[in-house]
Amino acid sequence: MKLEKLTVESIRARPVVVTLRRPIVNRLTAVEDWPLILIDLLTAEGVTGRSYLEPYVVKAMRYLIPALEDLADLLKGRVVAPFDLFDSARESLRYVGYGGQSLIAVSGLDMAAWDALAKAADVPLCVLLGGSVGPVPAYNSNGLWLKEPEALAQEAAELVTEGGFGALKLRLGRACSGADVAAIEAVRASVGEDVRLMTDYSQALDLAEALSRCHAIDELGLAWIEDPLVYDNLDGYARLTAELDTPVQTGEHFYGPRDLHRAVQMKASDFVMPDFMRIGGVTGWLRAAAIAGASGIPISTHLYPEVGAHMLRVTETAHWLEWQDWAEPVLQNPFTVSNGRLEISDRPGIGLEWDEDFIAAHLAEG
Ligand code: SMN
Ligand code: MG
Repeated sequence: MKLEKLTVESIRARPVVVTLRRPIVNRLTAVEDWPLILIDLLTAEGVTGRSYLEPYVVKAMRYLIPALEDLADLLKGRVVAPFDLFDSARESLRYVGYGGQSLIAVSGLDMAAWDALAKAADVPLCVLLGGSVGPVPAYNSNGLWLKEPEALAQEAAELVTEGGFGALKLRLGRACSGADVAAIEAVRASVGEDVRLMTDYSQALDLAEALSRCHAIDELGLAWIEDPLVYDNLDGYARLTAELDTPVQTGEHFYGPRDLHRAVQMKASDFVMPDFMRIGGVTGWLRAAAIAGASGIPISTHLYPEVGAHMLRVTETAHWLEWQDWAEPVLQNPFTVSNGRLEISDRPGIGLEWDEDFIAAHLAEG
């Protein structure tokens, strides 16, 4: 088999808004309308690479889409060699700054470029990267937002049965510690001791509060305590990690592999969980995963379960896949979960094909 040489032609980036079945309610935000930028990277040879971005805020699509189009203009005619495209795209924005919106746009382009390459090779992305297709252990992160204990108990039972899950994520950060403990106890009573419980404070606490509130839940056998502090307070994270028995988890706000490297050097957490739109797509993940692997730190995904499943198949210290079904409405062939594992199909690339009827009905203003 000869790998076809692809060249960048243009990009089509479309803004879509989906309504979440279980709206996000945490200490930072309340979101029912979930924005998705659907990216088609068109090549002169006719292969289309696909990816999406989910930038949390609907209006953020208005400035990310022009950025994606500018990057495609810059790269028009270039060979689809994702590492080269990644570096050129990122360098073109150096004076704007490597992080923030710049890296989100570069990440979207990068994931589409890898998808195109795997499609040209006619293999799933994980196979192109030297891995194999197989099931990926996942926890269900579709719900358990800041709700009352009775509602949580019922939802937890539903979330377990939605895909035979053995692990769920519960959001914390209620007005007082006792209310969080009551939420944990309600979920435990509903699903039993065998289901693992990840918890996420969504950056709700300052260090003093975090010290007392995390100690108060430290004996409850939680799988991890995620983001108790604002994401860039690495000194605070290091203090908590040193003090707590329960593993501390962070990383959804790492902008590029060097943020992960700095956090690892500072012993800021026991586990890391980069987000694909911030770590730098597939290229950024590969670089970050190498650092986590060399450091012996378990690495989980944040959002983007479709591409995340492929990446965990080629990650040395692969930990948990965060399962959210939020992109499902735009997909022709949603990924399936059974026995708490996400199944990667043997379709070429990442496996994203758009449901054009749904998209036509849900296009937002670009
Ligand atoms: C989260 C993800 C997406 C939107 C809001 C909150 C959360 C998580 O931090 O880790 O799933
Ligand atoms: Mg989180």
